[in-house]
Amino acid sequence: MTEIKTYPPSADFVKNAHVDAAKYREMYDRSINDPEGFWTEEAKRLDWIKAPTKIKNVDFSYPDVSIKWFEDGELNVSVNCVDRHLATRGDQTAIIWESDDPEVDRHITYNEVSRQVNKMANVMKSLGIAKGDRVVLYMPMIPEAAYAMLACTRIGAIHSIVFAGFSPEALAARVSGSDAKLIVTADQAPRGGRNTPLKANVDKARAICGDVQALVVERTGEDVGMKEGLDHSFTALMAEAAEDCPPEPMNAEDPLFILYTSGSTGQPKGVLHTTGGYLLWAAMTHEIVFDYHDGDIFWCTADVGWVTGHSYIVYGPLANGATTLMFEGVPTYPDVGRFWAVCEKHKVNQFYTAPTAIRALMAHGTEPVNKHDLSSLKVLGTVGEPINPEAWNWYNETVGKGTRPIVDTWWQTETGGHILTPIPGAIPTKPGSATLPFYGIVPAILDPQTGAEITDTVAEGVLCLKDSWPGQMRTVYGDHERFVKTYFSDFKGYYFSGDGCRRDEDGYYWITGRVDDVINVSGHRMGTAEVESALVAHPAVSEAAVVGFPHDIKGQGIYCYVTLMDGEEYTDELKTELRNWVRKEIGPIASPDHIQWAPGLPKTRSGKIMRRILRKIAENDYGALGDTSTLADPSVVEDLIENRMNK
Ligand code: 6R9
Repeated sequence: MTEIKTYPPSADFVKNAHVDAAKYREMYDRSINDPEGFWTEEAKRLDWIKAPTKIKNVDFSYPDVSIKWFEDGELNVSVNCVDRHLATRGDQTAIIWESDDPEVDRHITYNEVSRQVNKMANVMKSLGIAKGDRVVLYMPMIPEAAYAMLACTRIGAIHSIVFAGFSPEALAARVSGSDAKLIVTADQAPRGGRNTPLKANVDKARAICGDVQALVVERTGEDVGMKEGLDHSFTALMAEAAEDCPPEPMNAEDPLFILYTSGSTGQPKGVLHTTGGYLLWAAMTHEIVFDYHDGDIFWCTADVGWVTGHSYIVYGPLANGATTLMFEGVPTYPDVGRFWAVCEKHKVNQFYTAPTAIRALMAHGTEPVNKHDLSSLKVLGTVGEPINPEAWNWYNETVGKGTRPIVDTWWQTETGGHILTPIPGAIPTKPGSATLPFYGIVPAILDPQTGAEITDTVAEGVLCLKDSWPGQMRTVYGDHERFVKTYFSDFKGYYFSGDGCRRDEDGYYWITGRVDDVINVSGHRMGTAEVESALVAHPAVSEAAVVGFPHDIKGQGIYCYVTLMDGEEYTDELKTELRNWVRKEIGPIASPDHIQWAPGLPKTRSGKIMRRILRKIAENDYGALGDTSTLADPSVVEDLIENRMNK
């Protein structure tokens, strides 16, 4: 085994850091031994209308799971992210917007954000939106996306952001799933030099889910056919809107947002986060994990359509009065040096991206990086999937010049913010490990078969969390039973993450990937069942089984085994058609990498598809197929191996 190197932070870094090794130990221990005291103190990071006196009220016991934090506290998120900064930093840049076009950017002050958010909140009110109503955002990466989020919070509406890369079908399902009263969108979304027709997609979605009014931001100015009474021009309504909208006082446990995410079933779940705990967790982790200091320029390259964008483009940074960079484009447009050009141009101090982006850029060598002055960088971060040591080393050496701490942050839509992560001035890193728990987090590794917790330091099993933290999701929107069943029924008394994990001799955690039927494609989480249901919805398909396989750039790719209806012909044209079909049903991110015709699928005698075998075939790993004797027809496996496509 090659020895794993450990990278401690430099003495210089530690000197200026918020948290050093001793402080981490002290704070972590206090967070575990005295959670009430610890969180009473930390809650002061936020401005409360009514400070909470009841701190934690949590029951993880099946089936009566209930999670409440700061339950008698009252606050407003937009006040915390905007109003409270105006006296001291009204003229400071809140958002740097870098458009898809490298020639166009804007600096937007906190004063300006305040004006826009108040007006947009009034626009929403004029469209009949009130506290508790759901608003779907289907937006490009433009400042109006952040204004829309904050405008919702100002009036107590619950936003549900749908990634702009999702298809009309996926949008329709999310609009009806949350019974939304308004869709905020734009005419088009420019990305990588191409325009996605968002408004046209909204029209198609409404043909499926029924009419819901739309507020349409004019991003490109394209004529998109506004329907009288149903579509509203953002520019026109903002011109008339009053500049002051009083903030709605919200209970800490009032819903803040819904965000749909994939699980192991066909239907994505509406993860629900609430107001007080989520905001505190986002703000606190943003400051500590990125060692954010006043005046720093922070850039998270995610899209606001994912949880990472929620917590680390908008809520965490703005709650801390930070300057947050919002990027409309893609890493490879107009060329593969775009990330580094943006870092140089805006003197970015903390840079947070996904391993898949690092691997894609790594393939183009060091020259596009070295062309740019990256001396402003202080901390580098990754999120979304395990980072392989090669990519970690390249990130460290080429981007960080070997001197910037890398924070490999493990967390989930469900957790609201970072859970396992290095704190850069405190925790020496090891390439590929998310290292140690953040304050208040008690990880446990359980034996997947027996469910017993493995208490030895060195352990491997499934990753669970033993107790709650303020940023934890509270329920699945409209389906609490599903929440309890998904996260609390397999391992009683624990929150089950769905990830496999190993703990080494130093107590460091190494995520080994999902143990359920969720795959991670370019950091995007996807249920194999979602792709399967899209495939079987095609009239020619009788059965489909989808698995992940290792992919150099994307981390995992999508491998589909497809059985056709009797009488259908197995042709290349049909493969192309099925690929396009899945793109249309879900979106381009779900585009199958391989479709293999499978006139027969390996099934047990009770009819269960043996995915373990399909995964091995997809991985080209025939030596390790394991026991196939329980199959109803073992010869199916040989046929599949013979026909395995290797394009
Ligand atoms: C924030 C986010 C969550 C799943 C999670 C895990 C994987 C995320 C990771 C990581 C290894 C990391 N994941 N961060 N795996 N190391 N640093 O990505 O949320 O989209 O809900 O995905 O992503 O498998 O369970 P989400």
